Amino acid sequence: MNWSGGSLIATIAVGALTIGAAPSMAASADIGWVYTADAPSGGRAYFDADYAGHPSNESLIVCDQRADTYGAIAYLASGTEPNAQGDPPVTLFHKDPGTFDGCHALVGDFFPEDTPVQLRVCLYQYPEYEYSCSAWIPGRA
Ligand SMILES: [Ca+2]
Ligand SMILES: [Ca+2]
Repeated sequence: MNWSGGSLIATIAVGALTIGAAPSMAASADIGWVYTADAPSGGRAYFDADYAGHPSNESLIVCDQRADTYGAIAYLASGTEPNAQGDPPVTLFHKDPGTFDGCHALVGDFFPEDTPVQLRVCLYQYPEYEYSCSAWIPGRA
């Protein structure tokens, strides 16, 4: 059944190529929802590139989805040069503490229009330990 596995790999490669070629148009692009890597996800985040009524503003939304000892933290990074840990440089972050009380939004004019940004969401527990981080997902402010 080796031929079957080879076919599957070829299909995935074509899909990845299509995704990589898509975001060539310069325009604002929301990110999300992005979910923490635990299952079911204890946290999620969304980046709204053009806040309703104030398109120069952005909104970073983070939601703790489970009443436990973990909160959710969302990171927004801009720039392309990774730091020593291999992560993009974080510009701002926003937390939702470990209670299931809906989502928390941080709104402001954080970036010029069309700035490339990346969003990641993690669970955290006091003081600052992080768990189940998502991948960095790209968009444009
Ligand atoms: Ca802005
Ligand atoms: Ca929680």
